[in-house]
Order: sequence, then C-alpha cells, then structure tokens
Amino acid sequence: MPEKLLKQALEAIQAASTITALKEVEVKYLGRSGQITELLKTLKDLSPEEKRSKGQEIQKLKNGFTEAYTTRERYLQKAEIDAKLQAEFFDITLNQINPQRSLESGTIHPLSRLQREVEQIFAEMGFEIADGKEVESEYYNFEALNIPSHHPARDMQDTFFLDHPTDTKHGHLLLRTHTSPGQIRMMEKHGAPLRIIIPGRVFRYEATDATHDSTFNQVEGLFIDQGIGLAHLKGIMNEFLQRFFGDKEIKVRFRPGYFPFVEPGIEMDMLWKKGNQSKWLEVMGAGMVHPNVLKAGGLDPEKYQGWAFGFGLTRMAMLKYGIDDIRLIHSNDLRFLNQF
Ligand code: YSA
Repeated sequence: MPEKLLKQALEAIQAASTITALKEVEVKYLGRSGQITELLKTLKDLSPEEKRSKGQEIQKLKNGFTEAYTTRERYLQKAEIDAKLQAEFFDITLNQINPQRSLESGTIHPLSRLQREVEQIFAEMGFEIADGKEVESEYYNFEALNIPSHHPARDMQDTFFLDHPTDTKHGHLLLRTHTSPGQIRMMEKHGAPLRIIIPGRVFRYEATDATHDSTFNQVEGLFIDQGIGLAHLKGIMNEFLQRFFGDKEIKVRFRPGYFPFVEPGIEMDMLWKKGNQSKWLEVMGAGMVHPNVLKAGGLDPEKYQGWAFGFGLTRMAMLKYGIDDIRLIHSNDLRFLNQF
C-alpha cells in the first residue's frame, strides 16, 4: 500500500509544471487531511510492534515524497526565474543588426539647455556661476534672509521638511524653496564685492496647475559692491532678456513687490500668450538687499549695498517656447521633448 501511494505521489510531483500546482500536490499528500497524513493517523490504533514496523514504512514513504518534492521545487523555481529573465531580455545589439530599426539617441533636456544659455549670457556680463545646495537648513532658507520663524512669509513658500535629526545650530533640514539661501553662503564664503548667479532646482509643497509646479528651476542673481542701485538691475535685466529671447517679441513690466530680504522690493511680469488670450505672468522677484541680510552674510551694510533677483527659469522656458502648461516640462513625455 505505501509503495503504491509513493508511486502515485511521485508521478503527481513530476506532473506538476508550476510551483502552485506543486503546492497543491503537497496539500493532497501532506496537508492536514493529506493521504500520507491520514496514514500516519492510523498508527495510534496499532500495537507497539505493528506501530514500529508500519511507522518505519510510512516514514520512508514520507522521506521519499519530501526528497522528490524538494528536487522538483528547485527545478520549477529555476525555470520560473529563467522564464522571467527571458521575457525581460533586451538585445542591445539589435539596432546594429537590423538598420531599419532607428537608433534613438538622447539629447540634453530643454531646461538644462536653457540653463546653460543663461549661464553663458551672465558670464559674458561678468557674473560668476555658483552652486547652491538643494538640501538646506531653516537658517539659510529663512532666518538669514530676514524671515524669522513667526513670519507669515514662511507660509508663502510651503516647505518640504526632511525627516532627519535636527541640526540644532541651523534648525530643521528642508528642500530649499528658492535659490536665495545661496546669497548668504556666497557672502559668507567670498565677502564683497560679489557678482554671481546661482541657478538650480527648488521645491515647494504646493498644488500644481498650468503655471505652478512643485519642482521648478530658478536663477538667483546677486550684485554687491559700493554705490549700487536698482537702475543697474534694470539695465542688466534688459540686456539679459534681449539676449535670451533674441528676436522674439516680449513685453515686460516692473511693479513693487514684497520680500523680507529686500528693501525696496520689485517684481517683474512678462506678457504670456496662451492661445488667443494673453495675461501677465510673474517671472521674477528682486530688490535692494536688506541690511539684515548683508549682516547675516558677514558684510557691513554701511559700506556695501547691492541688489538681488530670483527668476523662474521654468516660467521663462514657457514664454520662450510658447509652452502652455508648465507640468509638461518635467513630464518626460517624448512627444513633448522631441519638439526641442
Ligand atoms: C526676491 C528678491 C531677491 O532679492 C532675490 C530673490 C527673490 C525671489 C524669491 N526668492 C522667490 O522665490 N520669489 S517667488 O516665490 O516669487 O519666486 C520667484 C519666481 O519663481 C516667480 O516669479 C516665478 O517665476 C517662479 N515660481 C514661483 N513659484 C513657482 C514658480 N515657477 C513654477 N512653479 C511654481 N510653483
């Protein structure tokens, strides 16, 4: 009887072609009411001698089953992994073998290309290009820019805080909400005079729409020296816009704006054409650097003045290329990217 059962079980194990089917065989023979389990249950009613001989027989049967099961299980696991790898296999030489398949090559993202253009233009006007930090501290992102913790301006830039032990000296770590913390770091490091731009990504915890993204690029500018006024800023911006937009017709307006880190503050809007409608789109904040910010950067406000600006490069890209939804820029949609 056990030999017959073992033969049947081994055949069932061999016939199982998937791990799931094999598990079903295990349940059929070794499960709570499995055929081998049932045999084991009969032992309790036998005499001690019978129990010993029958017990050994059933144990042999169980061992034979387990051995065949394990071998088959290993085989099927390997086969399943091989099949998965085969399905994912990608022949990178295929394009060379078959020239009819076009070889797609990557290109520089339009936003990176625009950033390089901006760097080039400002470098030609005597500015140095500096790098800020994407992960900043509350101190550099807010406090040193004259935005103390109780200041309502903190709510204007909803912040992604990092789940990281607090740096007690500089407050919580966060993803910078603007490129302005770079101003303080550059003043601390290089002192004055200073003529720099700091391009980079910034992050805001806010709902997205056609003109707002939660990750976007800004370009910070900082010009510190003696006898500097807002007229310089207007001259530099006009020159920059002319070179950046080339022949494209643009309309710009300046208006007063409020930022705690400047006094006075201004904002710059550009006319944005969307279909046959046009509206003013805010592209830049700027102003004369606040004396408290100069002090935080280690400079003497009696001796030095300067202006700073921060414009949205992603919004400038929309205006330059006539993009009517900012979210397309980070969408990674090839139908969009291939147009550049
Ligand atoms: C102001 C004065 C200075 O002395 C220096 C810099 C600044 C700018 C300030 N740091 C700032 O971030 N101002 S801002 O919140 O108005 O953003 C500046 C520009 O970034 C905007 O004019 C806009 O062009 C762009 N921007 C803001 N939020 C955005 C955005 N672009 C895309 N998506 C968003 N959610």
